[in-house]
Amino acid sequence: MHLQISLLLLFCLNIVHGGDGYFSERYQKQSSIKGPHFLPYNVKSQGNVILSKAYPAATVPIKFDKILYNRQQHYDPRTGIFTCRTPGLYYFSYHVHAKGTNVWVALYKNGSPIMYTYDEYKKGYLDQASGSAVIDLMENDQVWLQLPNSESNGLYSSDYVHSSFSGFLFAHI
Ligand SMILES: [Ca+2]
Repeated sequence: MHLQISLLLLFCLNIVHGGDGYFSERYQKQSSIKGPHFLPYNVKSQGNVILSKAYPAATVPIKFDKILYNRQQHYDPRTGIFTCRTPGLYYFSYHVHAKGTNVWVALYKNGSPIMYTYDEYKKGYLDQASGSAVIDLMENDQVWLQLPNSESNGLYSSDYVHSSFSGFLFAHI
């Protein structure tokens, strides 16, 4: 079977505020938990974008270039960089596929890697790697995904298997 793979950047910035809105009502009805909620209760998605090409360049931000949703445009598909406009606590996660060689990928904040993920590729297989982090961001802080070096750059892409990168704001600080 010819398996086509593609990279998807699913970039969602979800903003918590207020107590109104469909998600709030739905969540509160379904939840039996009293007291503080971990999940945001009024969500506004920020953006989703897809990376159209396999094997992005190493040592620079990965440019997930196909936008699914990016209403507030805090993520820039021309650079691959998310720039914080609303200070707060953010949750970022990424899920990528590997083919041909190992993958070493990292979440970067302001130029420094803060979370590393490695997958050792097994020949003949399609591998996956993922990671996530909770971080506090101030205005103009920048976050992106990057391959730290060119030796483990098997990040693969085509049409029907998507790799994703997502983030959302879950609390103001
Ligand atoms: Ca593996």
